[in-house]
Amino acid sequence: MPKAELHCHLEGTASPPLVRRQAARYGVDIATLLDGDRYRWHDFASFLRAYGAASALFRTEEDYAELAETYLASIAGSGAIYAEFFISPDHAEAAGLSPGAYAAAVAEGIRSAEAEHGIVARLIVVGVRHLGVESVERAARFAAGMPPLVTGFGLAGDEGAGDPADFARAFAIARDAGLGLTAHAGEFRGADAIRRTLDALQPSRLGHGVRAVEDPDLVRRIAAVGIVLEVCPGSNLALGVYPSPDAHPLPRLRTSGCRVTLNSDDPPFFGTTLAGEYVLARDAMDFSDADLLAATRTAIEAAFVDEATRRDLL
Ligand code: ES4
Ligand code: ZN
Repeated sequence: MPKAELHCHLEGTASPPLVRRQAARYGVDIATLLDGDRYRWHDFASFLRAYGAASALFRTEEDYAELAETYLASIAGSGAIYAEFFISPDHAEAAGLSPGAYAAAVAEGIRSAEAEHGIVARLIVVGVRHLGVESVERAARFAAGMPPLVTGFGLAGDEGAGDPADFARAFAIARDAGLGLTAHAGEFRGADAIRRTLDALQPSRLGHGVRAVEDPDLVRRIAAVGIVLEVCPGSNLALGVYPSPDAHPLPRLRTSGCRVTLNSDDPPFFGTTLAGEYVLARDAMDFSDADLLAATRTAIEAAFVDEATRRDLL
């Protein structure tokens, strides 16, 4: 089954064994970060702290190139043909690397993975909304400078921080530069937050977006306009957005005509993999093999790539 994903945070792909190796390399005590081979966290705020602590163990261009290549090699091995990563200049700076060096190093990892494993990948620079409007605008200006393989701009972080309209200027900077646009919305907040995100920021895709299901008018709007949902079921289950696969709205969104894709978000943090998301959709969310293939196709159609690359992938 060919697979593709549009929603994965680069530092969120770091496996516990890789994080242990990095901690040993830099002499950092990670007793509070890992419990055996699992990350320790218990809610979204503690997840973000664990994510920040893991990110801080990737410090050099070599570290980031290897992180990207390692992840891409692993998903290519389970059938992935295309992936987009979120990269965060704020996380790189916190680890002591300039955003330009960080993006260039990740792009180098992507090139190696494509040469070795045939997988194609692109980068989406994200602003972290709980770091504030100025920081998100700085991320947008960085993205607008078109670092190598950066084709999109997005909004991540705590969905409760600020109003979507606060980030309109950042999105205008990115849009004017020709970047694709996506925003996390409708994960921890409901339909109203999604509507405000669509109105204020005009992204073509939503990160998660699943809580649109709470408002039938909004589901109709998303289906009619063709907004693509970057659905991350394993993440939603791990973070307790939904208590069980049975309660997850993905089947309802799909059969209501929304364009849906399957994504791993922060896979080892949430005990998932891209292949695992496809298995979960098939075994617990009514996806036939044709539906899984359609999700891959939707991801390629909605990918932030040039048309020649898209045609090659389709
Ligand atoms: C996130 Cl800033 C960040 N990092 C990783 N995963 C996320 N989900 C939402 N914001
Ligand atoms: Zn995410």
